[in-house]
Amino acid sequence: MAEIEALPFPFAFKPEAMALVVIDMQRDFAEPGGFGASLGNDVSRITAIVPTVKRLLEGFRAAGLPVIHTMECHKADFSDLPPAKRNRGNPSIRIGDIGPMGRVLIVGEPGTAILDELAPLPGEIVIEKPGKGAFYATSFGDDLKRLGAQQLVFAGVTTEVCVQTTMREANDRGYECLLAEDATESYFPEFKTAALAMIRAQGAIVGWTATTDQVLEGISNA
Ligand code: TIU
Repeated sequence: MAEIEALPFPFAFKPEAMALVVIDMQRDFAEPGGFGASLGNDVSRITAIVPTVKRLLEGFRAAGLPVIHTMECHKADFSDLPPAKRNRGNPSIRIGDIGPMGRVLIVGEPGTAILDELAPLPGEIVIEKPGKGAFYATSFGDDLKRLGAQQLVFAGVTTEVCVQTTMREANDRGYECLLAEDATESYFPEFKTAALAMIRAQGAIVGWTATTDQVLEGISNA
């Protein structure tokens, strides 16, 4: 069995069971004028991880391992957007409002798109998700079964919201999950630190953490 050096202990894996899940690397979370900024956040923290996420993506692609991208977004008619979500947090522009990059977090709008540098390649699965977790109201679970993926490496944003929610959902469904700690980011550094600690505490209660270099080294040695 191949291994990735990880915390709280090495992550043993079978290459044929592995997939990379890149969560919500969208303009709306990374660029001024988007949803993240509308909530009062400094989005420059998100932009800083783009080269690292790209390296991880390219490593999985080079190894011939599957990559899945997710996008947090809603239908233009709000049929999948609960008012409780739209109204939450008193943002300067709400989901669905027209902002500098089009309608915020609405399918097909410029700001909803995945960042150019990390754009999905033809054939890679893209999950449009209305929730913070990727399993709710999507084909994600069926797609993973079809791929035969049982061990998931996670990257993307934000660590304690959509990434951690999806990891917990996956962990409950029997997947083994590893978070690439330098390929994920939060608007709140202390939340990122706490999320990483929570995930790997109690003997990997939610999963493992490792650096992108450790993940790539494990994959290339397999
Ligand atoms: N606000 C925040 O931290 N995150 C989100 O709203 N969505 C994701 O994490 N993708």
